[in-house]
Amino acid sequence: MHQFQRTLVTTALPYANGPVHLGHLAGVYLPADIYVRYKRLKGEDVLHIGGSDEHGVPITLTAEKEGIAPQDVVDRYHRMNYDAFTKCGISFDYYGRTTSALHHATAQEFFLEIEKKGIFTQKTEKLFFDRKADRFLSDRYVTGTCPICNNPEANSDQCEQCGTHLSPLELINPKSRLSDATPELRETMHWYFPLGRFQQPLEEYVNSHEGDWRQNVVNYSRTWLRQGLNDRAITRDLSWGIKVPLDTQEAAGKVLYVWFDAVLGYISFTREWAEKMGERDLWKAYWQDPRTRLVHFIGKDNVVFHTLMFPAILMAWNEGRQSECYNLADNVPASEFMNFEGRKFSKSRNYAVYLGEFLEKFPADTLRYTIAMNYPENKDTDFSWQDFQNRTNGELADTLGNFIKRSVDFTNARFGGEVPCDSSPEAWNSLGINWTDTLQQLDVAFEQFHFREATSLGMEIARAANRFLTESEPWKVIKSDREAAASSMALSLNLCYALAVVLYPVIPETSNRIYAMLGFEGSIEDRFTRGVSLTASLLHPVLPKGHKLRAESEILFTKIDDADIAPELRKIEALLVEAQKREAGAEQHRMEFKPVISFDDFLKLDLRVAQVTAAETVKKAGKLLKLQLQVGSVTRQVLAGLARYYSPEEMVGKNVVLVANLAERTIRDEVSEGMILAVEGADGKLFVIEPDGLEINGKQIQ
Ligand code: B3M
Ligand code: ZN
Repeated sequence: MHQFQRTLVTTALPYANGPVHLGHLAGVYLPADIYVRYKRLKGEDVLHIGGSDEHGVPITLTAEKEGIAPQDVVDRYHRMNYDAFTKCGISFDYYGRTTSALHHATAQEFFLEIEKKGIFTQKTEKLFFDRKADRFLSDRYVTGTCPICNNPEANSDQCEQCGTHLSPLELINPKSRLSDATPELRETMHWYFPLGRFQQPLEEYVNSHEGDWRQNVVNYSRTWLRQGLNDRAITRDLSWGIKVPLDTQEAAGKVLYVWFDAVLGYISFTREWAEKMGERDLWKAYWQDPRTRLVHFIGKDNVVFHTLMFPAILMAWNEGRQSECYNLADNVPASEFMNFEGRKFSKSRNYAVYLGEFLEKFPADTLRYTIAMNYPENKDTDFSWQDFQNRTNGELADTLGNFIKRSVDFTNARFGGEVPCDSSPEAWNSLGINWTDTLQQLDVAFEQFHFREATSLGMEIARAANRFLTESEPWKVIKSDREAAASSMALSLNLCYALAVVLYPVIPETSNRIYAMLGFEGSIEDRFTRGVSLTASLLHPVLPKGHKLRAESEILFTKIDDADIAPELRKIEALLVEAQKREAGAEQHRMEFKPVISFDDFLKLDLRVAQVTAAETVKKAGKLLKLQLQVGSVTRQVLAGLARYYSPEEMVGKNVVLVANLAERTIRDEVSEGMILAVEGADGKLFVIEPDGLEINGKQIQ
């Protein structure tokens, strides 16, 4: 294990193509902020770098839809998202933009370095071209019917309905998003990054983090590694993006692929931060000093870009160099997803709560707390308004807020606003929790990204404190035993301080308000010095006898009435009704029968009973099973979109119905010679039709 001297934290760069929602906050930005603030509390050197991803096809599509320039789109959402993050207390040291000049220069520098080393390959390929629009159609500019599930609106890179990763050439009836025209295929040359060249060092890299990385992160990476890493095109025929920095005919009209440039944004933004600090080279310590710990906070859908592709780009840069080598990430705490009222957030269906809008109605800390308690660390979680209301009222207002206010008010009223006596470390024992253990658990939880556990531990302390104050009844005891009441208050006030500290990473604004009520100036962060853990700083009572509180207390949390969340619940109901309507529409669509065919047409179908003799999943097509079928004495290979519903093992031995005379198709370089019949259940699950009896293999169905 390294002894790290500083930490660089990066958060995924959201596309400046729409407002960030609570799902983004839960998976990436809040956990990163909690971690960064915890590190600052320990007086550690930590830097939080984020920013907007301002290139890519989603942005140009939005611009075209709205009839404005891509620059206008990114200007709008960059500002909107940065403001929302600021309002939420996400404390970036720097929040950059990938449209900046320095970022363009950095990405081009990487391209040229790797080009100079001869690592890239170039390939000429046929890609879709829209003749009307006179443009190549990259990525999402092409739609069409999914070859796996027949969804008529599949994107050319992925079908949203069945989740299969596609390539444009696999779409049935491809259409241009620009003109609705059927695109034609034209040859074009592109630069490819040969990921396979780094297969072995990447395997070693991932293996070396087994155990300290989350299991899902290791698993996603290994799935890719096992399939063998392929060349990835890193240029596109687009006008919006970072120009390929070569003065050649081939490079004209080409830009870097958005993922190639976006990950490098972490580096350019650190450079921009250093310039802003007035120390141009300061960024190097964060990227090139091996004593720096690099941590990427991301969502699970971005894992391989951060555990394989970005490291491979850095390896390509580092190759053959003695100095100015980049560090690879020490950890990539990728989150699962937080759903919203039981359903997935979806920008396209407008099923989301946007961060900026939320914060117009409710304070940031109530949101931060609720989300921290639902942090999707290793499974998907859910945000509900009811849970938000319960936690705000029951945990934040009634427990934490109530305890702090009672402690401060009573001290002000009866002890002249001063800590009445010294509290002893033994006093913690009257809380009914093991103080030392709790603090140690807190340190470990924050350090190892278990933010839900850390937040719960903080709330447990608040509960114990509240209980202690209620049970020791200083307002009664003071009449007969002033000293006993004084020592209860000394402990309570020290607990107020401890709570402000341990909850600071989660609810920083509230913590600083508590800190001010306790008579301190500035931010809690300012109090801490390097190398002092929570455990060490809170083991002994901090507030001495005579320490003066601020004269007035304040109410920390306003309770949320049913009426406050009623409009939100109504909104969700409306969205659900809409979703049901859509589903009903789909049902109706299903009940609309196709045009009548003649009996002779039907007789053209050759349906056979076949037996599955072997089955396996298909490389890079997670939804497909490759089946070997025995039809009498003939063997057939069929690709079926069943992997989500059946394991290969389950399929082997089944009797199925095969459409035996369907024209051959090639998907993912594999031939499919026919189709097997299945029916769709209510929830979209597919059931293979299985004729009974083992003796009928090869029989024709009449
Ligand atoms: N903008 C994709 C996303 O927002 C992408 C992340 C870039 S991180 C370098 O999910
Ligand atoms: Zn599909």
